[in-house]
Parts: sequence; C-alpha cells; structure tokens
Amino acid sequence: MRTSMLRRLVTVATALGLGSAGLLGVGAVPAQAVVQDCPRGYFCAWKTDNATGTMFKTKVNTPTLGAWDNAFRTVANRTDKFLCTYDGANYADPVGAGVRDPDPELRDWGGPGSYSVSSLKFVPTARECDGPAYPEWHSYTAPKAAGFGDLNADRKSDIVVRDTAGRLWYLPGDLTGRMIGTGGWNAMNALTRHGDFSRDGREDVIAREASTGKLWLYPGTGTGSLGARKLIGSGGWNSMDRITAFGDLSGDGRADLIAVEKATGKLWLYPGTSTGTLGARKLIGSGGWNAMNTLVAPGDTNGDGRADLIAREASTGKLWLYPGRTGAVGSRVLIGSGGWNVMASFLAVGDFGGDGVNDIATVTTSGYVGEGCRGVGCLVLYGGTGTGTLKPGTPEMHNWSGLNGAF
Ligand SMILES: [Ca+2]
Ligand SMILES: [Ca+2]
Ligand SMILES: [Ca+2]
Ligand SMILES: [Ca+2]
Repeated sequence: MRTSMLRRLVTVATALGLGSAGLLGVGAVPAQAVVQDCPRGYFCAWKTDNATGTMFKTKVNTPTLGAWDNAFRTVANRTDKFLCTYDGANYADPVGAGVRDPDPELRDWGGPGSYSVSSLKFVPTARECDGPAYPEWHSYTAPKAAGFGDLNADRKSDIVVRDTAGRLWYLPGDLTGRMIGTGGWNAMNALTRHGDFSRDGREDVIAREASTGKLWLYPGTGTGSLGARKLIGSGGWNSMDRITAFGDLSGDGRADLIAVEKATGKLWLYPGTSTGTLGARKLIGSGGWNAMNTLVAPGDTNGDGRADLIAREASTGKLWLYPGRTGAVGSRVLIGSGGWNVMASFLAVGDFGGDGVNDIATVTTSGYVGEGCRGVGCLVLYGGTGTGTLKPGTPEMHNWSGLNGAF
C-alpha cells in the first residue's frame, strides 16, 4: 500500500502538537472533512493535494478519463475492490499499475502515486491489476497415471490455488487457469487433495470449515471442477493440524487422510472407506509431531510402491522422509539438511516433470534467495530421484505471491 503523504504529514503535525491550525493555517477547512465527501462504494479523486475543489467519483471501470486525464492529485478508494490506476488509456502499461486497497472506511487516502493516471479499473485481488488472478503452472505429461495431483486424469499434474478473494482456480499445467470456485473458500482453513475418496476414480478435494470444525469432501468431476460437497467430518476437526490427504497408507488401496492432534502432537491415520467416508482413526505417531510445521504427501518417492510422507521440522528447517509401511510410517531419513523454512508452502502433485518419478514444488517466503528468483512468490521445482531424495531445486520466475494457498 502506498503511504498517503498528506495524511502522514497531518499525523506528524499532530504528534508534534501543531494541530491542523498550525499546519494548514488558521481558518483552513480540515482536509479530512472534504475527503469524507467521497461516498462509500466509490473511488474519488481531486485535482488538488488536499482534496479540495471539484471531486471526481466513479464505481465502474473507466478506460479514459476525459477532463480528468493526468489530473489526479489526491485519491480515495471507498469501494470493496482493489483499485488499479494506469498511466495509459484503456488500462495500458499494466506493469507500472498503481494499486490501492479496498478502503470503505476511508482510512488511507492520499496521492495517486503517479500524476499521469489515464484509466482505472476495479478488481477482486491486487494481482489482477497487472495480470491474471492465478499464477503460471506448467507440467509435462507423465508416463503413467499417478492417481493423485491430477483432477482431470490427463497425466499432467495440476494445481488448485485459492486467491485472496476466496475464489478457487484450476491450473491444468499449460500456464492457463480456470475459476472452479466463485467465492466463499476463505471460510476454509485447511485444503488438501490426494487421489480419490468418493470411490468414483476421480480425485477429490477435502476442506475444513473454520467456523464449525467440519470436514467437507468436494468430489472432483474429472474435469478439474468440483461437485456438490458432502460432510465427512461432523465437527472437532479444529483440534487437528496439518490435515493432509495422503494416498493409501492403510494398505487397502483406498486413499486415506492423516492429521496431527494439536494438544498431544500425535499423528493419526483416518482411513478412507468403501462409502467415501473416513473410518475409525488409528494412531501412527505417538507424539512429537507438533515439531513438524509441514506435512507433505508426495506419493511413492523411494520406489517401493508405497506412499511416503515428507515432514519439515520447524526448529531446524530440515526435511525428513518417513517411508510408508502398511498402516504406519517407517524410520525417518534426512533428505534436506536445512534451510527449508524459507518455503511458504509445499505442493505434491505427482510427476510434473514427466520422468516417471514423483516430484515436489515449493512456494517461497521473503527469505528465499535462489539463482534467477529471490524473495516471496518464487515457485521452486524439486525433481524426485526415485530413491526418496530430491534433486537440487530449480527456481522459476513465476509470480506465486498474493495468493491464499495452493494445493
Ligand atoms: Ca491434469
Ligand atoms: Ca472422487
Ligand atoms: Ca487406505
Ligand atoms: Ca515409498
């Protein structure tokens, strides 16, 4: 968010005990009162630095500004959308677009950043001022179906991202995206997918509803879209952390779920059943799992045909592989000696490299420094070796920042 220069000046003046009379001159109308003329639900602009004189207002996208072209000196965005300002008409010059957050309460008005604003539009997420709501994802066709990470079963790994407006986007792996959830997904505080739970052969999504602690199954339709949800956990799931659709751990061929109990640090297996529900849980880790701040379900990574578990240790930034056994995980093996805490999230969507071995990808935090990409929002690809370890990461320049999760 750009700092509002004028407001900051007034704030400093107030802090120094000057008051508006001292700063603005005796008899000056306090600027705040004029800015308040901007009605809620509108974007407003003025030709002066203190929001006096004629006010421009609109609540619709405006490709040309006529008499107001290059004239904005003070702006306020009292809509519930992000406002993008462009130096070119018709939303041209998107790379340099100005962005103002939704501000219905009028907390942050001020200079427009550029004095040559020639068009403006309103968008649900800041990303959309200079590009699509979703990031670029590319995957290669795998030689065999992974059974997970592939909602449309074309053997190309796909990803679902949630944007900050609570919409879901399906990324099929050809750099494009398609909206599969029109809103409301920010009500969920856990999202996971790994294979088929509903027993129709199509991959599904599982989500936890924050306000109720309920667990919902959103059945995949086989095209990347999701069908009508079904309750598979009637409550209590807020006591669990790291809810992770896993693949088959119990050994019956059906996809299972694992989760860590917050209060005890125990790791539990929730077996998938023949009816698409979850069966009675089974303890698979007696404690200590709160030390792990990420669980990743990459499928089989060491070539024994059983799905494995990767966990990140919070205190050390180490990455551990727990090889899958029947109904249990085996002794862990160190596969990442440190530094993994600079990753914001992990994506386990099968063999996106197309060499027959399952891979993982990460999205970085501000602490990441890689060759070709640094800071928040780099996508880093880690090819699997087939023996449970990972090849060195390949940073991609794709813009994966400004989202609210990917899975
Ligand atoms: Ca696919
Ligand atoms: Ca299914
Ligand atoms: Ca199972
Ligand atoms: Ca394995």
